[in-house]
Amino acid sequence: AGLGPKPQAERMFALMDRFLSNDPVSLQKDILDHVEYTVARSRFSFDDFEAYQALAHSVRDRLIERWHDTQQYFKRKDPKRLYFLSLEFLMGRSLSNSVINLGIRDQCADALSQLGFEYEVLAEQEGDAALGNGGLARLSACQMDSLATLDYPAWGYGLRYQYGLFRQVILDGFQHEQPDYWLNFGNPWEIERVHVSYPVKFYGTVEEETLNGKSCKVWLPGETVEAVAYDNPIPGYGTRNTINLRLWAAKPDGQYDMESYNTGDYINAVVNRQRAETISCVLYPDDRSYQGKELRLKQHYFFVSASLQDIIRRFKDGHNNFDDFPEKVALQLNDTHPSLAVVEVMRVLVDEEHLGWDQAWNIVCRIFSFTTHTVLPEALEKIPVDLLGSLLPRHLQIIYDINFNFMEELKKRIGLDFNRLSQMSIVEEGAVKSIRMANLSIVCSHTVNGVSRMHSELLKTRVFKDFYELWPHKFQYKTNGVTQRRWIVVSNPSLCALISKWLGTEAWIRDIDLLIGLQEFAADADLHQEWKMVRKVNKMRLAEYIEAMSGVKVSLDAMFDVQIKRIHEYKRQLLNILSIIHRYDCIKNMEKTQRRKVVPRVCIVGGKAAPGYEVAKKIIKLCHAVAEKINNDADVGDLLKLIFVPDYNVSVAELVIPGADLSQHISTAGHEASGTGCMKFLMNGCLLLATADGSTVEIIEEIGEENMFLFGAKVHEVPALREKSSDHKAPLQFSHVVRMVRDGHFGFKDYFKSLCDGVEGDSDFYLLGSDFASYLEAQAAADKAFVDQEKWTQMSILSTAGSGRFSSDRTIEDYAETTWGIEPCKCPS
Ligand code: 9GP
Repeated sequence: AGLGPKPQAERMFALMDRFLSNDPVSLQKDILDHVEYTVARSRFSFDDFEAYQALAHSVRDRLIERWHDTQQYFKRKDPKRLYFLSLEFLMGRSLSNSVINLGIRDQCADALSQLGFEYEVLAEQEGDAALGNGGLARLSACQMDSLATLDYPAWGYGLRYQYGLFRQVILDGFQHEQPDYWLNFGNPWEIERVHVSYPVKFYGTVEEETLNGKSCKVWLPGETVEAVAYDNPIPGYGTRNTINLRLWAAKPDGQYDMESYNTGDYINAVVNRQRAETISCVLYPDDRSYQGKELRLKQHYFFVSASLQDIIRRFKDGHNNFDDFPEKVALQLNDTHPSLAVVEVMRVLVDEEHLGWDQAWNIVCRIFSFTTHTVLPEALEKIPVDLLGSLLPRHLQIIYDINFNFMEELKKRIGLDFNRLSQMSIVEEGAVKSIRMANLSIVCSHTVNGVSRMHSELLKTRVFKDFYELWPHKFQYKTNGVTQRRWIVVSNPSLCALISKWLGTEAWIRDIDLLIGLQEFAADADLHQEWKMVRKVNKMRLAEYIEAMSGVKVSLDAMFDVQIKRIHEYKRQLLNILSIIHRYDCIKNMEKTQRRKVVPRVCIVGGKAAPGYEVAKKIIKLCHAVAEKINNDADVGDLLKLIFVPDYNVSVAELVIPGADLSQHISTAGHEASGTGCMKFLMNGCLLLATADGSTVEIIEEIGEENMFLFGAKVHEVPALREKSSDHKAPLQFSHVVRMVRDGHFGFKDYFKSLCDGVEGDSDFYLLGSDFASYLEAQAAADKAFVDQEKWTQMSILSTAGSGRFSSDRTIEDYAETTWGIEPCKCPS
């Protein structure tokens, strides 16, 4: 199939020697050219930021070459392609990742040093691309890296928000949100494609018309906005393949306001133009609940409609029969946010391509797969019918038709069980009649998966039980993974070098299973020596950052104990803080001689709270209030410090994770769908203190219980514990520390009252009280293990050695084979 080789393509491959060279001198020349012509500064006088810009453009040139080759090659080969639809991508910085994947880091460093610049200093000039909230968004970024590295013919699609995730600023211990205008200083990593744009329509009415003797529906939209493409090349590691992340920005439609201009209403016309741009203006900063907001729904449809127009255009350029569509296209719904795509494909096929309903439905059911990232019912999106009907009237009709057919099929299978029918219906009746986006996605997708084995079991037995009973074959599990390129090679270069030295190869960077080879040396004294040295250097780097950021000097002999992630009640940062209060209280009440036995700790907490999430914001304030007390208590000194790392993002994670001795993943069992932070820490040889929740259950299987610190109720015990009377749940130490907070030991007595109320008595939904005793035991076990540094180092080596299963390469291969049905398509080097 396809077009066959084109003469230009043949010639292009023949001219490979004209590609940019990667030796330091060529790089220097390119950098200076960009200083002069792109940044428009004199090549005799430019600062670090300008040097970063010039370097970024030089790297971008190389990315573009590979991008072109890859896209040409895909076009020639015409393989089945994966389109990964995600409303969020948390890419972080691009320079460091790109130079590693292109294999030109050392050459860049050499080139710069001869020009009087330091690579590391320039890399720090780049801000994070934070177009996402948390786990889901960072996972998308890791998966893009693996798709490129493994040569899969894939594209990502998303939104180019003008404002990414808010910047967290802490004033007097309280979180404040500031806009993240990440595009202020330009973005060299994207390519604006002014000629790639599509009209996206909203509102209006649906009319009935007759075409060729058949009646059909015609949508007469009321508003049109233009979607303009911005391409972000994603290079693979150790391959020429460079795939694309295409993000859409909203621009006013050319015709949009001609009338206003013509009637002289110039001001209104300009204001209207700005209104169009608001669609891609801001990322919603809440990964916890969805409120039926019109702008959010507009964002969903805007990105879905533009992406599908683009995908269908590409398909039609070489194919003229839509029955071939499922052979060429796999569409991945990353959570429910893009799920209007199923409806849009139906609309395009039926209304615009004039396929029959059944033929179109058959195509839809073969192209979509759906991943859900949550177990929290409040995070399952529902869209009020009134809102959907006004914004997308034709789509609402199609949803009703899909639901009607589904309900008819269901009645044949289960009879008139109205309770089940109404639970499975895509349309939820009730005070606010709504569309259940998860139900819509399940009905229309060929596979549905959770993101860890435990999560997928919970989907089958609880969240989507009825659907599992109906279609067991649809349900899969795909345990998440993270990319070792970003999380070891980029963020922990000294560990990377050490691993390569002991394994005798760098091949593990593409083939992570090789890491298991470290097991053989886990007791080797020489490796211990070198491993400890690497860890110490990373701790020094982190300690310097802490001092610069907070003014607190921390001891490198202390255990660096880290909990960094979004602030959520279920993630139980409060449990951590209460145990820190307990530790503080114990130290204060000890004799001086006893204190010598205390293992010094530096507790590091970081994470953002959704702006409207009051409890999470109070947890941040409590952390600061406790830190204020402890860090200023000279009597406690280096035995205990508490640090809150503000504005936690990908770059902060790259600094903190390699420096951590212990990391905490302590959600109430059954609440964390997977967790990916734990995988990053594991790869970096950090020991885990964890509950058996999400992916930690599988980590236990890989590295053994004896190499981590486990505690807490198991998932099957949670319901009974919630029933249990409060008097039997919490130990005395727990009541004591909560009392300290209540009594104003850390100030803000009234402000913290509701936090205390929420974890005492019958309101302790997340079981802080009943898990407290075993949590303290696990903490004590960690202290004990830390005293024996050789043992600790061995556990650390075994953690890294056992982390292979948690690479996103493994996850992506699994999706490719068992969900998407795609094959690698490697562009010749
Ligand atoms: O909370 C989940 C987290 O457990 C998971 O690892 C991640 C990636 O699958 O997704 C998170 N969910 C979200 O970020 C939004 O629901």
